[in-house]
Amino acid sequence: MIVVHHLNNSRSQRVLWLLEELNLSYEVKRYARDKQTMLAPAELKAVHPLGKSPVISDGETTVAETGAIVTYLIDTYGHGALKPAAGTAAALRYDYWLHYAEGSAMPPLVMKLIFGEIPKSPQMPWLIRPIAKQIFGAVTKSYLDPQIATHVAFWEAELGKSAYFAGAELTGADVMMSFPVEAARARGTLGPRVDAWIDGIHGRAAYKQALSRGGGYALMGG
Ligand SMILES: N[C@@H](CCC(=O)N[C@@H](CS)C(=O)NCC(=O)O)C(=O)O
Repeated sequence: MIVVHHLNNSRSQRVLWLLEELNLSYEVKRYARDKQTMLAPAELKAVHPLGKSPVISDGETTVAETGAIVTYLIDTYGHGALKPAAGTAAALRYDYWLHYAEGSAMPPLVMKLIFGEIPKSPQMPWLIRPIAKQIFGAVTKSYLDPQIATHVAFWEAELGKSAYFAGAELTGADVMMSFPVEAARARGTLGPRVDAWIDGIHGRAAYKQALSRGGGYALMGG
């Protein structure tokens, strides 16, 4: 039995979605973020030393890192589904998006979230809070927002080439991209094609079923 170590409002939601698309049976072990720090509970470190979610266990096998989990599940259980044929141009695009989602798209989105939270942190002395707000706000505006806008425009252009990120069909690339797109929409606006793409995903039966298995998800962004 596959067990998903699932943290609320997190990247592991897309693993539940993938499992539903693959029509696999799985168990969800839920972990709750600390309400103040938003970090995962220490018990997740017993599953994987980094204590991050998602992690899955499948018998004796433990897989962490969403991209590796997506590859493992599709290659082990997909029987060719959700993945372009090897050696095609679409397969290269598939690999690209699988790496890009966490390697390039997520860093500025996470930094924006953290920079917004630092000035509000209880550890921040109230006297310097307005100054911290100004500094982090200025970095966000001058550096992070333009970076994010470049990514968002790139997604819009790519979805002008095909209905899904790696071609005409839904693949693991779309599963990976769902989280950065949801995070970007929660922090700003997207282009019309990306909006339509994510709305289409949110309308899928497998996505809805994954939401009910995960027990709520606040990142859907609209
Ligand atoms: N690149 C990793 C990121 C894992 C990650 O940072 N997960 C977040 C949830 S979205 C987490 O566990 N945060 C809680 C913590 O850092 O304690 C992946 O895609 O699996």
